[in-house]
Amino acid sequence: MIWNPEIECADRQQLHEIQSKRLARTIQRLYDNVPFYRNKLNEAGIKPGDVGSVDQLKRLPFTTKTDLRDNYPFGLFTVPQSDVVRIHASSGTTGKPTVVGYTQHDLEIWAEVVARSLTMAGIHGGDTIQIAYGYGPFTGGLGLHYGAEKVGATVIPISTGNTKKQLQFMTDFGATILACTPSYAAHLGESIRKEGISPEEIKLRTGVFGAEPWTNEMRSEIEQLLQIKAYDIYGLSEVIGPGVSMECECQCGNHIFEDHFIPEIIDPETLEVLPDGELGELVFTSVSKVAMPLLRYRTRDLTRLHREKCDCGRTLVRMDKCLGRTDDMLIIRGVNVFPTQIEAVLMEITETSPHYQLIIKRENNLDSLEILVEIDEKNWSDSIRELEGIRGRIDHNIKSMLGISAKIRLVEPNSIERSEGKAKRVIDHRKC
Ligand code: DLL
Repeated sequence: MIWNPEIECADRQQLHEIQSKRLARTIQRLYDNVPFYRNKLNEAGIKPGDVGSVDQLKRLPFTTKTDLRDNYPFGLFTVPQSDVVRIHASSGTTGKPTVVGYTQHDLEIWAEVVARSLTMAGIHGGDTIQIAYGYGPFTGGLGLHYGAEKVGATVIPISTGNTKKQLQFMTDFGATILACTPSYAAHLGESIRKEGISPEEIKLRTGVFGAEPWTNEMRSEIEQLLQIKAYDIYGLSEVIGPGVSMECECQCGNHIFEDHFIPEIIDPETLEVLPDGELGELVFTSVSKVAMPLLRYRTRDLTRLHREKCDCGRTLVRMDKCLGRTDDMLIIRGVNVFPTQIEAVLMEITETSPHYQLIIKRENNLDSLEILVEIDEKNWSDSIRELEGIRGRIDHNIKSMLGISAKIRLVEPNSIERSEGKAKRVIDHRKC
């Protein structure tokens, strides 16, 4: 089923017209109401009315996370605060949080794109969805919540954490859908086994996982652990929250809801727009939000776009699973490494659990990468020979993938700290 077939299957020309009209309106709104954008547009020599088509998107200035911080908290709002009915914020690791605001209209759009997302994964009225994303300033919990209600599902708004209660609700209330980060899904899957809960007690069918990078190899692990089909949901608070894009049943990339969020891929160094199919930084222009639309927002997420029509019938552009964020890229002895590349290698080794950590140090002016790999319960052994065999295989596979060696340390089952939200997989002592 398709939630909004007129838009999701619209022909490209029709989408182009909708985008162009909305873009022009957004530029006018920003010019009239936000001094930051008025200045930026003036500097670029652009007056509202100059940009009548999305083809001219590349003339517009970029927006960065720093711009949001510089205008903290409400400097980018286009409406008086009395029209803002919700505020979310992402904590960020350093400095001020990033604040986003929503009008009633914005919340309706958000519920609509999440409803489209859930429908893409075959979720419908009659399903019971356990939302184990955090409720609060983070957009995961409330974002999924209103979309799930819109499709008519029964919502269990349990939020994150308290794994015992998660399992109790899951079994007693018969949850058919689980929504949380993939790392927490893996933890829940292991906990079900550990508690000896029988598969008949679990009714789960589908997972809606996102908010952090995860590989297809991790998907297989989770699908096996939970005996479900796992779908990728992508989003960021600056653009709206979860529901910017979602995988359909074909699972060949996430469809972006382009009638609201126009994507581009740029080279993060030269800032040039790259053709479809090339890897680069994802940039979004939000064209229907009222409280805080953004022009060409640089997400720092690395991916590719594909525009061929999908077998599901949707014409919406697709983005590949994110490789990671530009700022997650590790440079180790001159080699660029993304944690997801390491994850893909580790998840191919059947004896490991889906938990790992990367520790980077600089000693004697030389970078070192240590990979902590957790062995799963049934393969943890007292035999040094067996463990050494596993370690040797990981060592070999990592070396052939990265081209540099890493120190592989096998650790006991359950010894790597579990995350309930976004996993922290990298500890880079060079930055301390
Ligand atoms: O993580 C919104 C969200 C909630 C998405 C629940 C999906 C599910 P932020 O906290 O603002 O918002 O973080 C946004 O998280 O720029 C990506 O780097 C990363 N991210 C989000 N979804 C995915 C995904 C939410 N499916 C940042 N795959 C984004 C990879 C993701 N990375």
